[in-house]
Amino acid sequence: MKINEERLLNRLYTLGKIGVNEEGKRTRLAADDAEKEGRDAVATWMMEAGLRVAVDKIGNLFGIWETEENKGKDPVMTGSHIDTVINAGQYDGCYGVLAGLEVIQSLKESGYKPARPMVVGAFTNEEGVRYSPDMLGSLVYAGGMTAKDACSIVGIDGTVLGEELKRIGYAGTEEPGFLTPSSFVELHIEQGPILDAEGISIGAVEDLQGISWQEITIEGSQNHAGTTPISYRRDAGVAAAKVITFMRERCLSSGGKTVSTTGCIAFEPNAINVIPSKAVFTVDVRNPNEDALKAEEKALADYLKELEKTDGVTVSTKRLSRFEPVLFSEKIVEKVEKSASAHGYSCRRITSGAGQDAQNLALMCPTAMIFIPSINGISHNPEEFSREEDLLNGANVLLDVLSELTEE
Ligand code: HGY
Ligand code: MN
Ligand code: MN
Repeated sequence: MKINEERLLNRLYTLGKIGVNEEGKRTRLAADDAEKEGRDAVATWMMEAGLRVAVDKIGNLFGIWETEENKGKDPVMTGSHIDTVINAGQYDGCYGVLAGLEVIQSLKESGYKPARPMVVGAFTNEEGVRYSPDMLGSLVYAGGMTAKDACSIVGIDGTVLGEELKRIGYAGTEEPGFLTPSSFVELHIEQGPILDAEGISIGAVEDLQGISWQEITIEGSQNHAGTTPISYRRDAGVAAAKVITFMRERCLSSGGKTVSTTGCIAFEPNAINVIPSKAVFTVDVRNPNEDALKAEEKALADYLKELEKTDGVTVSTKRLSRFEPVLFSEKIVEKVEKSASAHGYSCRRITSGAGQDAQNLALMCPTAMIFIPSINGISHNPEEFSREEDLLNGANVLLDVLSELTEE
C-alpha cells in the first residue's frame, strides 16, 4: 500500500502559497481571509477524495470516510491545523492535515475496507495568535470549553471569533465532539532541533509539555526622558525588562527544563523621549512537569509583587491559556516505533515542546503523535524546512498506524 507521494507534496506546496503577501511573508491567522482560502482548498481536496465534509460549531473542518459496513462505529481520527503564526513556515500543522488526507485517500483508492470510519480534521485556531487560548478548536471539540464561549472570544484585532467564522462561511452546524474517535494520531514536524541533530528519521512522541500563557500589564508614570532623575522614575518599561530577564534567569537555572518567551510587548505612550507609563506584554512559560510549571508561575507572581515595591509600579495579569502536560498512549507510541523499524527508519521517543491539538484529543481517546525532523530545529519562521524524504517517511508511518488502529 503506497501513498501518492506527488499528490501529497503538491498539495503541501499549494497550501503553502496561500496567505503569502507581497513581501513573501506567509500568514494565515484563524478565520481570516487567507485561512478561509486555505480551508476552501482543503475542503475541495477532501471532496475530491470522496470524503464527507463536515464543519462543527467552532469551525473545525472534517473529511469523513465511512462505509455501509462500518457506519456508526467510532472512527479512527487524524489531523492537525492549517492556521499559522505571523510570517510562518509552510509545514507546521498543514503537513499533518494533508498527510492524514493522503493516507485516507490512498487507502480508499486501494480498495482497502476499514473496519472503522476514518476521519481527518483541521482544527480551528491552533496557534492562538489571533484568539486566546491556543489549540481552541480541539479544546472545544474535546469538551474543554463550550462552542458558545469560544465563539464569543474577542481577538487581538477586536474581532469576535464566531462572527469571523460566519463571515468566512465556516460556522458549522455539527456539535463539537459529534464523532468520538476510538483513537487519534497527529503527524507533525518536530519544530525543535533534536531529530535533525541526532540524525533520527521518526519521533515517537510520548508526552507533551505544559503551557502557561499570561498577559502582564505594568503601570508606572509617564515623565520626561531627560529631566527626570532615575530615583524619581516609575518606569513601566524598565520593570517589564526586569520581568523578561527574571524569567530568563529562571530558565537558565532550571537545567534546560523551563522555557519562557515574551513574544508581544507594547509601551504607552510609546515615544522616544517619554518614560513609559504602561507596558503590556505576554509571558509564555513551559515545562514538561506540572509541579515545576506551577513553581515557575508562583515565582513569577512573587516577583511581580516585589516589583510593585521596588519600582513603584502597579502590576495586573490576565490568564490567556493554561494546559497541563500530557502523557500519550503507550500502545500507540509502540505502534509508531514498530512501523518505523519495519520501514528501516531510525526512531526515538521524544517530548513535544510545542502545544498540539493532540493534547486535547488525548482527553477523549488514546492519542499519540509522530514527528519528523525540522532542519536546524527552525519553526514559526519562514525558514522552517523538512526534507521530502522525511515528509514521505512520516506519512508512511501514519498509514501503518492508522490502518492498524482501524482494525482494532
Ligand atoms: O505554541 C505552540 O506551541 C503551538 O505552535 N501552537
Ligand atoms: Mn502546529
Ligand atoms: Mn505552531
